[in-house]
Amino acid sequence: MSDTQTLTRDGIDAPRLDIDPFSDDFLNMPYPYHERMREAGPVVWLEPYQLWGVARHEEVRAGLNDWENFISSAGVGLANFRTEKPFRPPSLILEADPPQHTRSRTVLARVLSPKMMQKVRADFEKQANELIDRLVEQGEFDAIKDLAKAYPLKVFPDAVGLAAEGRDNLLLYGDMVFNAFGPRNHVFLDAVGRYEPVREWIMNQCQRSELSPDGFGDLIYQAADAGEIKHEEATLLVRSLLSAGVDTTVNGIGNAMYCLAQFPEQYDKLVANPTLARQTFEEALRFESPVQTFFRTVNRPIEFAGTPMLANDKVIFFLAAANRDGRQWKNPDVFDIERKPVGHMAFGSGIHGCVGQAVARMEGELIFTAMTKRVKRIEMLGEPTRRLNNTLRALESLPVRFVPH
Ligand code: HEM
Ligand code: OVM
Repeated sequence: MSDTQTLTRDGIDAPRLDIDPFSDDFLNMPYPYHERMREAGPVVWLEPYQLWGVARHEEVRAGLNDWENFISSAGVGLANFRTEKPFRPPSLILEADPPQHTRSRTVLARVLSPKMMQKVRADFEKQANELIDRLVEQGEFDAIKDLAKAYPLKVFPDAVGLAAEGRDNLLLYGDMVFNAFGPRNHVFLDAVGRYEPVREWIMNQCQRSELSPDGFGDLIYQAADAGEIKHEEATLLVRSLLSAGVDTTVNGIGNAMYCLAQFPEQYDKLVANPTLARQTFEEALRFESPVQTFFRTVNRPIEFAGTPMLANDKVIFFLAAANRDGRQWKNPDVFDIERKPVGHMAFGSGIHGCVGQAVARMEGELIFTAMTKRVKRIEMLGEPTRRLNNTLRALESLPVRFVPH
């Protein structure tokens, strides 16, 4: 099949592409495929899964902002919850529409508000400085295991109020949840093998009795005490924090480390001006978006970007492709920490736009600020390796050396 055939399954005129966004090749190197999809048109028909693909910035933003036509309650992965069994009870925020979404969102937005960030910031800062000190001492280490995983796995569960034991389960769970948005391919099946004990552990951690007083988790239960949500809903909203709060920032920080290690002149600029730490993290989110895709389900017959769509059609939005769309960005394939990447899609957009983004940005800002104070140069000691995931852009290892000032 060529990229020029244009009749989709209902005789609709749209570019048809034989691209599998969940093949190993795509997951390893998505950017050339993103380019093909963007160039083919504002909406493409992806033959292998019989669904719509949207890869340009303008249409990704527009689609994500149209929550009435592109709903989330039928799942934000490949599966349509109206016809297929969800792999776990659906999230009350991610996989919900108004009015349920609004109730959940109000609670989580308060728990993860700027005011709460002020309360936990000093601890996040202290942990960042201590970790960087240890790594400078160590010299050579794995920037994924010893930094990108170690930092979020300490500060975030502390803030949620989890016990110290078993926190590695959060990574296994995140891996599973983000794989489950994709098809039941070998990447997913590899993760499923490890899943059952992790699921049990996670659901147990979501109980109020397991959460320390006044952490993010307990605050969700306080909203239930106040009658805003039911206590069973609080349990599932704590699960949302544990699902979305760790693997995302791990890969955000890991991918940013990879950018800085690959482009030392950019790290030099950061060292010369440490106030760029937050913007550097933001640019890394644009350039190597940790969450590559989210889906929606069409709610009623519509026309989108000139393409007629039917109720129950699935649409995959390529956040990472929008973030390198030359229609939106100058030199999109250049990692430039002096760029202000406002309007990037790495946190999504609209009513479902990441409710935890203040936490993510704070972690990024603090870890890279701490680094600039102690580390003159980041040297790569070997080729990084990838961990394939149906949704996340993730490294498995990144061997580096810190050269101190
Ligand atoms: C939503 C990405 C960190 C919790 C989202 C969405 C994206 C995203 C793209 C939109 C989903 C959609 O439109 O369907 C990221 C990235 C992160 C990050 C790239 C790190 C760099 C976090 C953290 C938390 C969190 C730290 C928790 C503290 C959530 C939740 C939602 C969400 C609960 C659902 C919001 C809703 O549906 O209204 N995130 N996230 N995320 N994120 Fe994040
Ligand atoms: C949730 C959830 C799970 C995965 C991702 C996410 C990026 C949210 O359970 O609410 O947002």
